[in-house]
Amino acid sequence: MHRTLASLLLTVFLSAPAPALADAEHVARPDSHAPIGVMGDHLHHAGEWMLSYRYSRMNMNGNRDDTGRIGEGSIRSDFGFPIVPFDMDMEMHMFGGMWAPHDDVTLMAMVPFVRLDMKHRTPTNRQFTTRSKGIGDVRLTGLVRLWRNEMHQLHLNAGLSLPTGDIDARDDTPMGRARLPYPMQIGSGTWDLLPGITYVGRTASFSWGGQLSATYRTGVNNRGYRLGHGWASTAWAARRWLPFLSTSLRLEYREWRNLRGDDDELPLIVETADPDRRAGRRLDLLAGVNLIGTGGWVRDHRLAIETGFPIHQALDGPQLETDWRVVVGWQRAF
Ligand SMILES: [Cu+2]
Repeated sequence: MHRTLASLLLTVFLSAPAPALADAEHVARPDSHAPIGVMGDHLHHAGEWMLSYRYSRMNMNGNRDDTGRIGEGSIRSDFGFPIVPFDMDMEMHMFGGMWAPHDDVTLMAMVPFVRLDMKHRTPTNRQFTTRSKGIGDVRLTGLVRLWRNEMHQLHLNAGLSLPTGDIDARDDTPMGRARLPYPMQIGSGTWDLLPGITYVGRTASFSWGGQLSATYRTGVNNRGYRLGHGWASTAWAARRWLPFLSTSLRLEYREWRNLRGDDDELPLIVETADPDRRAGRRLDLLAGVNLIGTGGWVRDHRLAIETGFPIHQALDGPQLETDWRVVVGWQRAF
């Protein structure tokens, strides 16, 4: 009897997660998640799962070549593109799920619904708008912890983007119903590798972190091109002001290449159809707020917003320039 009880207690003791650490970890802080614009910033405890929803919007207004603005007249006369896009809105609803099979491994899936619209002007000053929407490229990511101590944590992000998004979006234009140019397509059409590495650190009222990530396109899609590879680095710092509220500042630098190959159904009458005018680099400054419910029915619900704008932008233009973006998100772990 005593031996049975002893072995039972021993089994419980050995199989239970280290309670002190687990409890300390589970004092949910608003800033135990990165600013909402960062993906794959945190792991979960074994057996825990999380649902999330993000709404994001980005506005691009006016054109740029290298670092300077460029007018519509110059795009027509100097570059020979009669049709000029002057405004684009990108809207995304992204549903996410996370689940941890192990304390050091979290799996993540993200399903985006994308909506794009682009306004153009013709040489006779007529305006028209093209639209596309649909399910985007689904992403599957494994987060693998490399190292941690009381203050610092480091993990790998191993992501894969599936070619689920449409690359044959069409809409009505003054030239008839036509396939839309590259930035109006919903997906990449290729299997893309998304490797990355993430670091986060924290003290009682501060937290900070950084992430390096890349998008590596494999092969060529069935339209005969692949989008450019890209990489990004971001760093943030957050301050917890109240048990349920933190604010953050973040810098994000990204760089992306031109296309390889081209879609031969796209006539070169507009800059967005030129596979050699897609590359660029950008440094964004973003400010965010994270909230977490600490009691009642909102307990453990997270709500966050992050918004920002480029402070440096250089494009292989002419190309539409980014003006601002915003992400609002909800997260709940179970
Ligand atoms: Cu999560």
